[in-house]
Amino acid sequence: MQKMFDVRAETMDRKEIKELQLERLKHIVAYAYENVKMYKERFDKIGLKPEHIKTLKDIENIPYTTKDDLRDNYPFGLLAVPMKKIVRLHASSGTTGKPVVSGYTKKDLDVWSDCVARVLMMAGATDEDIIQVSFGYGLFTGGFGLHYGIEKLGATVVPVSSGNTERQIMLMKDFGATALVATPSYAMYIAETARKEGVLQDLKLRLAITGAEASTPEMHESLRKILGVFPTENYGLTEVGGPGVAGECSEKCGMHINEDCYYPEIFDIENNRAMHEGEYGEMLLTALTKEGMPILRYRTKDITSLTYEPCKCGRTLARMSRIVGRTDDMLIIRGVNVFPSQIESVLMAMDELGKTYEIIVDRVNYMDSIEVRVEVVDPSLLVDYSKLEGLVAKIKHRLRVVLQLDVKVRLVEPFSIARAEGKVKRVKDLRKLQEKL
Ligand code: DLL
Repeated sequence: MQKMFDVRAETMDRKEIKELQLERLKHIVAYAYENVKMYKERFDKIGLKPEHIKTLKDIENIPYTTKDDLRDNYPFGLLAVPMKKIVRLHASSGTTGKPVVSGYTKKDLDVWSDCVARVLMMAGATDEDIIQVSFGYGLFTGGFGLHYGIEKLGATVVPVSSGNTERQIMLMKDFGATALVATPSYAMYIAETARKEGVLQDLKLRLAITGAEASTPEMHESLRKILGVFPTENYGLTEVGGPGVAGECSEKCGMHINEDCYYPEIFDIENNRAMHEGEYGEMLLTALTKEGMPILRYRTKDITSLTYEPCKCGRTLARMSRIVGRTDDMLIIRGVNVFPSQIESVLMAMDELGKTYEIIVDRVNYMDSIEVRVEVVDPSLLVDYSKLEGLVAKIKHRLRVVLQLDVKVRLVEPFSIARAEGKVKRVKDLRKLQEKL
């Protein structure tokens, strides 16, 4: 059995987990109904009373909560306690409109840091690690969320925040960091820069704990090859509190959900149908313990599936699969559904290609087009016409097999595509710009 931060919570049998979830669900539903106007109005409108929740399945009678609900109640309309009891605020800006806000009581912060400490231990961290946090510190939940989880674990936290990559590497080397916390794309940027500077061998890293954005197993494998570390993924979102919802263990077979605090459902929203174990759909999350801002059946837009099979690591917590995409990330190109992660899987598996790419979608003469720009490892290839053509043809072929679609491919110089220091934005959908004009 692997080391765990909270053996009891992480190894309950299914019956015990369900009993605890039901008890907490009943409580949080009544609490939200009594303390948050929006929930009371929603429940009253359909004649639902908290006491109607008698089984876990009854959760399906509760209306979803959406990002628009959070925006409509901006900034503090969904808080269930007076401001005096809120000791921290976080927010996520998203791409449009008002930010989404989350408020925490002291108890919420305590539960949150416990959940993050669990996720860190799942990733293989111990109280002996020196962990560099390269997530931004600020309203984003990543920096502070991981920070307090690391302290809870008893490891040493280096709160370097994001940006200034050369300095990050110097500190990592000088402080002997054994674990790096970052988005996968920023971890890759740090890794490539360390390689360019020739200092990889001076680093003592043994873990890369990544999260906050989508990444593929191929991206993890590339990270492992360059950094020589074991990458694991963790998941969370501002609306339900931040990181600490779920994390991978060293078995790397899905992310363990801290189910005593977060109740997951996978739903086919269009047909209002709960999906079976193993089926993919949108994940809804109910925060079972949050008192600052309770949230019921939040529509994450993240597409994943669940399994309840106990893991080899000894944990019994449900596991969510890697997020294949977001419902609002899915591109529809000439009627074909495309997830950026499908493209990433193809590119990352090719040794000739660098690890940075972008996807440009456009509409010319009413016809959608998609172009992938990707860096090559060896720039001399760009002036060798026959090699270049051969590689482009190979990439196009692989993309067509996966996407059933013709994709334009443009190979570019190493380090010519801008790097992100936080969450990367790989897709430029020019069609959206045209619609706005
Ligand atoms: O990204 C919280 C977080 C911070 C998670 C640090 C993990 C580590 P938001 O900024 O609100 O919160 O963004 C949440 O990011 O709905 C997913 O679409 C995406 N996301 C987060 N973690 C993962 C992951 C934080 N491991 C949104 N894989 C979520 C894929 C992820 N997508």
